[in-house]
Amino acid sequence: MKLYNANLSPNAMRVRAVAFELDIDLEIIDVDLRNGENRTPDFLALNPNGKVPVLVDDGFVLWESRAIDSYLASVRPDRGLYPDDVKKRAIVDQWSYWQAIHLGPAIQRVSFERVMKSKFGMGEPEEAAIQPQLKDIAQFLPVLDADLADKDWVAGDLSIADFAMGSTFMYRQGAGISLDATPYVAKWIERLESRPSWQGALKPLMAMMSG
Ligand SMILES: N[C@@H](CCC(=O)N[C@@H](CS)C(=O)NCC(=O)O)C(=O)O
Repeated sequence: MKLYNANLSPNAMRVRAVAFELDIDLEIIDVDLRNGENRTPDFLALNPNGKVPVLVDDGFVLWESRAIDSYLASVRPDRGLYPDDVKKRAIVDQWSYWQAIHLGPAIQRVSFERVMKSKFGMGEPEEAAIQPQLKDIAQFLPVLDADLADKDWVAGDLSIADFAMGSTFMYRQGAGISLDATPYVAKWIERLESRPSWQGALKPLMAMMSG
């Protein structure tokens, strides 16, 4: 399988980490977003949205990171990252959609303003854009914290929902997003980040950020 990837992308990170977790070998094709490699006719033929990640499995093309993770986990059902039981699966979907629609966009915007802009010389962070997102984060983080109070993983057992959620937190330190008031979230993200799959997927990004 081929993955069109960008190391800085949290959306691509969640796919690389799930592939590592499932021992699925991906041929990584890095797409330079800053040089517009995601806007070439060839790339747009794969994903008309011009976004990474994109998975190509023997001619089958799939975009949207959470859909890719569902596909990968379904290819390896024995690992249980996307359970067969309909109720368990629905809870995995619940948290994955919640991350995609509520918590993820808020943290991503703050990360963009406070981390990406300075990293790539894109100007000063816009406080006016950050403030409403911080309000959303303050509303949603306690919801996740309450969920994690009595379990190790967001849907009970380790699942693709943990990887969907975890990549949202990748830039939390630089973005100044504190987890002090949500200790169960803090413990859960440490648990996830200490997995070899997470560390393996993060390696190319760490090399870029330190360079
Ligand atoms: N909902 C999509 C979002 C993909 C996305 O926004 N990718 C970003 C990188 S994090 C991208 O390719 N941006 C390039 C652009 O929009 O020009 C997913 O989960 O895969």
